[in-house]
Amino acid sequence: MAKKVVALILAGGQGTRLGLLTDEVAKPAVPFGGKYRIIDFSLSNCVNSGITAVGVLTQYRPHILSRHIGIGRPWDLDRKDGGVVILPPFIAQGDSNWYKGTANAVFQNIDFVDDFDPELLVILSGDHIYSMDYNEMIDYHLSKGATGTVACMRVPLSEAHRFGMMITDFENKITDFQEKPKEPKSDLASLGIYVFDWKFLRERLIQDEKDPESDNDFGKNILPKIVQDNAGKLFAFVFEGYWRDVGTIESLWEANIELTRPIPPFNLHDPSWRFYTQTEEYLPAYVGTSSYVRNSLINEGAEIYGRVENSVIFQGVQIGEGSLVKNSVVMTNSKIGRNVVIERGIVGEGTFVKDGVVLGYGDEVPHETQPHIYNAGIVVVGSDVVIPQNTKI
Ligand code: ADQ
Ligand code: ADP
Repeated sequence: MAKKVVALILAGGQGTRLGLLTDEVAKPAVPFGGKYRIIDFSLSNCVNSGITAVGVLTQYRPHILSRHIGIGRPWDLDRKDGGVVILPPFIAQGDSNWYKGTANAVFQNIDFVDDFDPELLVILSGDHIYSMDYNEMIDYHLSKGATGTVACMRVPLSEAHRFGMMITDFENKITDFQEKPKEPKSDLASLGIYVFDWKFLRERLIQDEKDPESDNDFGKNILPKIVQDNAGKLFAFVFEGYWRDVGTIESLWEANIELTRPIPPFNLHDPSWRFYTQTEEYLPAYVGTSSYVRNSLINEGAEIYGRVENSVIFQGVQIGEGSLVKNSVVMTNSKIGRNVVIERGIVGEGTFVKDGVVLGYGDEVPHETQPHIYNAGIVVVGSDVVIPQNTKI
């Protein structure tokens, strides 16, 4: 990669659709895959792609995220020249210290990017699970003589309302971009991964801030406006690999459970493309006498005395005798008592599910007396809570 590149990871969304799991943490800090947090994937992709100047734009509940990233050592980003820098919203910004849309978040950090004087800016989202060599996208961007490139993939039309949808011409130039259209005109969805010529984008961001009508958002404003104004050349880069937005309970659950297949669609084991995380030291995992474990990820420090099937068991999780955990995700340091049944569930970090509890049956409503428990087809129990003995949901 000959060009000078800086990456910004947007990590400020609240992730309201993850409900209880983002009560305490920003979506990019939600645990994933037995030992990671969601943002590990974008961070690792940056490092593996040779991008070593990375800004992480935070906003909502950044504490755990900041602590997790620290000075960036696990990702080899603890360096003086670049490295990873956490960028909170500026407090001195008029009447609000919050970023507005994603474009405003980048606008507020123009100085940070300028300091590196890069030719290209790569903009990423902190809540996607995927592996991508950004060099392929950058090479494509350069070969097309583009001023901006948007990674995309084809999705079922029924999913189009969740994405920015685009139309392209014969050479993949974007001729139409609509954010989350109710009536999609194409099946080509933006992955929210952008490469821009920095000078070009810088101008567009400044212009956008002058427009009082604008939400200052990439999907809603910046991209459609570039196409409308016929300004610069915006190209679509079709990504063929595994990519998941894990912004909903269902997608988060599914992406975790997919990892338990004998041949998972997403490969955590590629030695040439490793994912790094910040983690504590745990003892070796222990599987007891009458336990039974099938098709599951069991991590360090776990103690299994019951049965575990098709599940992702994070570090330091205990599962008591006579319990069954099936098609479920149990996050770091949670303790499952004896004779518990958990089916199609997600249990947050540091939670104590007491003896005889049954999770995985019931209606899609918050629990009457315990609103920290919610059943939406998939039962979700938040972090650091205690589920009393024999509760049935
Ligand atoms: P969404 O993911 O719905 O769609 P948005 O809520 O703007 O868009 O979030 C994008 C990313 O930015 C997320 O990682 C979020 O956490 C973060 N974020 C949001 N606001 C932020 C702020 N003010 N400061 C810092 N970070 C912020 C986007 C695109 C669509 C595309 C999908 C793909 O708008 O066009 O299809 O991503 O998932
Ligand atoms: P979801 O789509 O699941 O609700 P997002 O991550 O997309 O979650 O975040 C929704 C929007 O809400 C984002 O644009 C984000 O910037 C904004 N937001 C999140 N938390 C806050 C907050 N505490 N104050 C103001 N805006 C917020």
